[in-house]
Amino acid sequence: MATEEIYQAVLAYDEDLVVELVTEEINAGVDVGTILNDGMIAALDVIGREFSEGTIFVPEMLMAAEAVQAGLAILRPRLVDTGAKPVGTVVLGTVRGDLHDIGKNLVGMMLEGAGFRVVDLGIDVNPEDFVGAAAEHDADIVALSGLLTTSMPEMEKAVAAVAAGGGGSSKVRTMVGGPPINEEFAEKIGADGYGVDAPTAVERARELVRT
Ligand code: B1M
Repeated sequence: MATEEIYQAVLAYDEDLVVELVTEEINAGVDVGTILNDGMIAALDVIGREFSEGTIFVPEMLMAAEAVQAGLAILRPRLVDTGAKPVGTVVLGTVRGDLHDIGKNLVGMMLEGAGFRVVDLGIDVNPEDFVGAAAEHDADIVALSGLLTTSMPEMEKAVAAVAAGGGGSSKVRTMVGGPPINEEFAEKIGADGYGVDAPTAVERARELVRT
């Protein structure tokens, strides 16, 4: 089964094979969520465990991430295709000090697929840059991603900066997510929403623009 082969190809850091297999699966009509979750993300979870156990190191983790990014680029048109008029604008980024972007990119693609205009500021984003971009793009939501435990205080600073109304955009809401984040932390730092995964992030974003 090719999804299992995609999983193995990520574990083998074989970017070309991932691209080939993802293309094959798409052409065969396999569900995008299956390719993503059972193929690529499941493999990254193994990579994370191997890194924690010390059996692989940063270069291997990076190669696996690059293979997944290449596969995601093929899935992108399927995730973002929408003829709908924008339902809101989201400024998105990974917080200062954090270079992880696969989950953020996925959240961005799914938000676009749900009809949001997404302004992606990338990785390692300063609180003031979130504030500036929210004002510049008249954003409804500032969405913050973070994967490291050390990202949590940075997230708190960014949420506080946006809530302080810097840039004059007092209607801007904040949404947070990433593995170290949970509902309780989101509430504690005063974020307006939390998403455990990309589909939940889309649900929360829809709720935030409705309220
Ligand atoms: Co890093 N890394 N990494 N890493 N890395 C983790 C996160 C880690 C858990 C691995 C481990 O130890 N087991 C660990 C963090 C430990 C901790 O702090 N608790 C870790 C570490 C320690 C590090 C370094 C410090 C390693 C070092 O240098 N010694 C270093 C830090 C660099 C930095 O950021 N300053 C580092 C570097 C890297 C690479 C650059 C090599 C690479 C990232 C490449 C890239 O992103 N372009 C990398 C990778 C690939 C990982 C793992 C293996 C995979 C992350 C990933 O992409 N997952 C990761 C272990 C793991 O997660 N299993 C690990 C798939 C992605 C789809 O999931 O991002 O969780 P995720 O996103 C999900 C949800 O969280 C949610 O939706 C997404 C989709 O459903 N979500 C949101 C995310 N953002 C959201 C925002 C929302 C809502 C939902 O609303 C706004």
